[in-house]
Amino acid sequence: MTESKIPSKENFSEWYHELLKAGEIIDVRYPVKGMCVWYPSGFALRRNVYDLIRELLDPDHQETQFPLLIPETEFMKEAEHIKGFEDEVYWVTHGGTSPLDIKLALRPTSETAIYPMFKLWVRSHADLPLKIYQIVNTFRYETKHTRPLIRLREITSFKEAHTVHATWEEAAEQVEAALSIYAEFYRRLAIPFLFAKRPSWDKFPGSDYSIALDTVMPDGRTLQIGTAHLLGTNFATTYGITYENTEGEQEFVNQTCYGVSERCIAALISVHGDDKGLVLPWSVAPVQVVIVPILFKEKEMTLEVCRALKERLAAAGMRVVIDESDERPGSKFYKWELKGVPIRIEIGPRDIKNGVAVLARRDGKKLTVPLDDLEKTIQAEADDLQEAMLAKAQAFLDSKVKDCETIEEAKEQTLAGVARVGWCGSEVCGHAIEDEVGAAVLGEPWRSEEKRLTRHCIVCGANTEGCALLARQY
Ligand code: 5CA
Ligand code: ZN
Repeated sequence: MTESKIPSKENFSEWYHELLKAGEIIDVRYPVKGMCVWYPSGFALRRNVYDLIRELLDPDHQETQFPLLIPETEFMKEAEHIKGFEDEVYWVTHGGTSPLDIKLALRPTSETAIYPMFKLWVRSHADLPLKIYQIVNTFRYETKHTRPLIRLREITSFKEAHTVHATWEEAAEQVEAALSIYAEFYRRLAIPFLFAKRPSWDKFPGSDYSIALDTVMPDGRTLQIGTAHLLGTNFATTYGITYENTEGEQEFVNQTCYGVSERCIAALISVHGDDKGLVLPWSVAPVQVVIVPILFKEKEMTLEVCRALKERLAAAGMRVVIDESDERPGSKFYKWELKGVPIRIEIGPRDIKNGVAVLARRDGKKLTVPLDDLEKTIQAEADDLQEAMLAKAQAFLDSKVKDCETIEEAKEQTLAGVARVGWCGSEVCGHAIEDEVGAAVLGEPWRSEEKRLTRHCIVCGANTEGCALLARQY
């Protein structure tokens, strides 16, 4: 049996890179920094994950697609937005050998591509709300260390939603609806996270406020895996997006946008994987069940039973393969574990005589089950496995968040995970916390009912109910 070359998950960075390669998710050898290639099997996983996003958005949003290139004249309209992105934009300056009259930006995100069109699309209150999304590639000339799936210069799988409403309150409600959709999305991926309202100095450029979802990676650093932004009328005033209200007056619309990228797949791999390889949730695994025939005698009979079983499981809607290769069972087990397949069925001649099979879950649980009603048994184990994965991941996240009373404590805690400290909410104290602790303020917990122990700002000592989550971030 081949021995695992995968480094221990304790060495998270090495482990992560090896898993992307051995698990055939991403090939990082493409000769442009920050741009990677999806292996076909990685892309199959990506497709299932993005099908899930579509399933959650489609009931209340329409999918669309806008151009990649944005004229400089549109891009340069919104002052704050430009300031936030100008160092990250790639520019197209030539068509062939001729310089362009108007430079074209490769979208780093699509507000400035979409909103000039919204100005044309929105006429009256009857056109509202308008809710669209697209799944496209975007380009950001990131200057921080790039990492596959995590910090890319070509984000290949940028899902961005953009909505338009009559009032600020309706837009704020849409932000909450978006957060609920993302919560459900990550629940189905069994990935726990924290909601935080980003501090004013870290909100999306051009927004009133930003709410982020952060998960905790194995090394204790956090990864922002989604954001929802309340844009208010900021872009509407710049792009002149108005609607005629019921009194016949023109009013500026209120907007939101929210996005996730392939970071969701980075989180999926990092949160669930182990020293044997990928561990994929049943909900998105490209192969949900692998059947491994145990072939030493009565080979044909065993194979026939396995093939018939495969048909049965496929008919029940499962993504199932049968490994008929000549490798020894041990090698096959190793191979499919590396790929993260949630459930393995082993069947040999003796099992067939007894009317049973061995069911092995990717989390190590193994049981002998009757062949009758195997569809039901597998589905029940799959549901249980999905729940067990979420519970385990949630317990890990919970263990990584701690209340801290002093800067010293917070310093130590942010080396291991997330610190929660009292914060009066002022920018001055926020910056002082970041400087003294050496970690980022993720923001105030959002939608969190948990009560804190301390009731005063860790910097100025003022009495406060407010608090901040601190972490070292990816
Ligand atoms: N227009 C808004 C909402 S779509 C926007 O661009 N928001 S964002 O800047 O926060 O990006 C949305 C999400 O994309 C982030 O929460 C983060 O999870 C992901 N993301 C941002 N930059 C990168 C990058 N360089 N590589 C991979 N993912 C990224
Ligand atoms: Zn303070």
